Amino acid sequence: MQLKDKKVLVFGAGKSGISAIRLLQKLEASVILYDSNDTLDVSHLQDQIDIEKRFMLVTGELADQFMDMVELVILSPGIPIDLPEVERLRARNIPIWGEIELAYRYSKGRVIGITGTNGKTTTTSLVGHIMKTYFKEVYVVGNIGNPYTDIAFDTSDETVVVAEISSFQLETIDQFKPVVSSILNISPDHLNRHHTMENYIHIKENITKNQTESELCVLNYEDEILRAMAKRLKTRVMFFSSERRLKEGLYLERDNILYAENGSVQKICNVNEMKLLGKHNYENVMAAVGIAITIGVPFDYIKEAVTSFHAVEHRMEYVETIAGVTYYNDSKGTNPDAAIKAVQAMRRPTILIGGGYDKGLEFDEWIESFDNKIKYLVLLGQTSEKIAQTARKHGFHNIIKVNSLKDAVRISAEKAEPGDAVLLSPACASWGMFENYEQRGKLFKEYVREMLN
Ligand code: UMA
Repeated sequence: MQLKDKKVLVFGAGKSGISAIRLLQKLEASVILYDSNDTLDVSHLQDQIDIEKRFMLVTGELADQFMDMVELVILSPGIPIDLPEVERLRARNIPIWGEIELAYRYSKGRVIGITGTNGKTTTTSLVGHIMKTYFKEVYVVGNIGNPYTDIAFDTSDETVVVAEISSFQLETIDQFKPVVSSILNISPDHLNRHHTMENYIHIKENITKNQTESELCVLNYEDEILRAMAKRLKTRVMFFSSERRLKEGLYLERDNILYAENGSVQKICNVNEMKLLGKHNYENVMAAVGIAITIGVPFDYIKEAVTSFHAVEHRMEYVETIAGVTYYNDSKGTNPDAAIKAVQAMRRPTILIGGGYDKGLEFDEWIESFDNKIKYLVLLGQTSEKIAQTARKHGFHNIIKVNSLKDAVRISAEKAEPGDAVLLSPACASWGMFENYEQRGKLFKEYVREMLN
């Protein structure tokens, strides 16, 4: 579609909307930016886009007079597709694209699309890291926080785009076709937006909708939903498994990540050579390796990149080893489920720092997951007493309460012996003591690194 002089309504004035406008303005389209928030702060708009030329801003209600002018809608991911305004636009037969679709149509090169309920960001970052060791022009975009439209104009036939794609973004693709896609896993999430599990699965499957026999989708064999999905896909499938040997694809066997193809088996690496921890991360690595092999990255480059990759910040992130004690930052472990994954990932005796804001959650399952691995539980924040009581109820008594994160790091270092780990994985939100989990994680790393001096 030629967008020069077309009237395009960009719905949502967040990151995606602003980046979409920058691309649309390069294409010389006329833009109406619409945001339902009538108290939207527009003071920085002029620094980000050209508000003088072919531009109009509408906030609050979207009147019919604007809808009647529009020839294309670009929807931001946070806008539900069944919102009344969107329904009214659809009723006028106006094409509705997501920001991803817009970027895809005006990009060159090859695109890798990664989705799944958990692990998307880690896998996308790792794939980006592998690609950058081998290809010159690599961009990592999408739900990870860098809108795809931002770089669409910079791409060439040599470009490799690695895109993290959320279910929200998959609702509004049309021609988007990755050369390799991956669905890492599917478990209930965002059901308030997608209503039913069937619909959520269907939307995830959308990542393959334009793929054919010439493309490929990397799937988790241990996810029953995905195993069933594989049978109905039009594209080729590569599986990975953390539980069993596969005839073709990637699998984990005795701590080794192996790749089987046409009867021969290649060792990619031993998981102990990697800085990522936990079965869920080994699955992310296998998906990333499967993608890299398909794109044509040689094995040596893949091995080197996988073993040198550091976890995404605040998600089981390796910080330092000091006096034989390894420190990990899992500040993103803001609920018991996430914190259980972190405990399960630990392979050494561990001093665990937890506690924080009280979201009314229960901590029984978290304490039960300790499984003799946790030597001490160092607690801070509003939930300290509640967690301590739960721990005692389950027979865990090595509890130390502290008043600050700095004290938590100091006491953990005192208690830890060479060969131990110290893990910040609070099972609670950071609010009340910190601005957000990022600040909590950054301070943790700062306090750890102060001990290097
Ligand atoms: N708005 C309306 N009407 C509505 C809802 C929102 O006008 O009914 C407006 C808001 O007033 C606001 C704008 O829409 O001005 C926000 O748009 P947005 O929510 O789409 O946010 P963006 O800043 O564009 O960020 C989006 C993704 N956000 C969501 O999917 C909610 C970011 O993912 C993504 O990084 C970014 O695009 C770049 O591609 C965030 C996320 O939370 C990290 N994703 C979910 C997740 O990971 O679970 C899916």
